[in-house]
Amino acid sequence: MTSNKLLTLVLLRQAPRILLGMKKRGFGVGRWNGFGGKVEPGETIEAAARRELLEESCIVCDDLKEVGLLKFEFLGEPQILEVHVFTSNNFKGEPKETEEMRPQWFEEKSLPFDQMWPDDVLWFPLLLSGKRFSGYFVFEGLDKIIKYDLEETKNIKDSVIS
Ligand code: 6OG
Repeated sequence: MTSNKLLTLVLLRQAPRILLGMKKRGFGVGRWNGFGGKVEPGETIEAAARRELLEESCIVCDDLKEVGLLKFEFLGEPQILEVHVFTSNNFKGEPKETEEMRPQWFEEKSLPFDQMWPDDVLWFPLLLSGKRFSGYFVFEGLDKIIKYDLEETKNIKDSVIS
């Protein structure tokens, strides 16, 4: 039996820059990523995305747009991670370092993909060009993708990727 674990991921954009954070602890430690985490029981996915962004970067954003749905299977692990990806270019505050993340603005043209999750180099081009997308990735360990599907979607909820 597999079950899905709901997670959020927020990428803030201020063209031509994008905000990433260096994950200082926990899952994905040592990698640059957007801001996010687990959806709590009774919380909407968007509310969780806002809360995690605030907790991890001290930025308030009421204008999130859901652009992607990514599912990750790790061989041998029963849970599928279901990551809901949001973007915004409308937010308040300056990013601050927290216990979880060290934020830094990057030029969109020179993202540190060698220090990011290996799936990111595949779907970031879609996000950066304003597309919506769905993906399913199978990992062996934490560094190797052995199989994936990725598609542009009109409506994330209509995704054919299960
Ligand atoms: P916590 O467990 O720290 O939240 N996440 C991923 N992000 C990318 N770009 N690629 C992946 O490939 C990911 N798997 C998980 C979702 C974990 C955070 O990491 C994201 C959450 O924002 C496997 O609460």
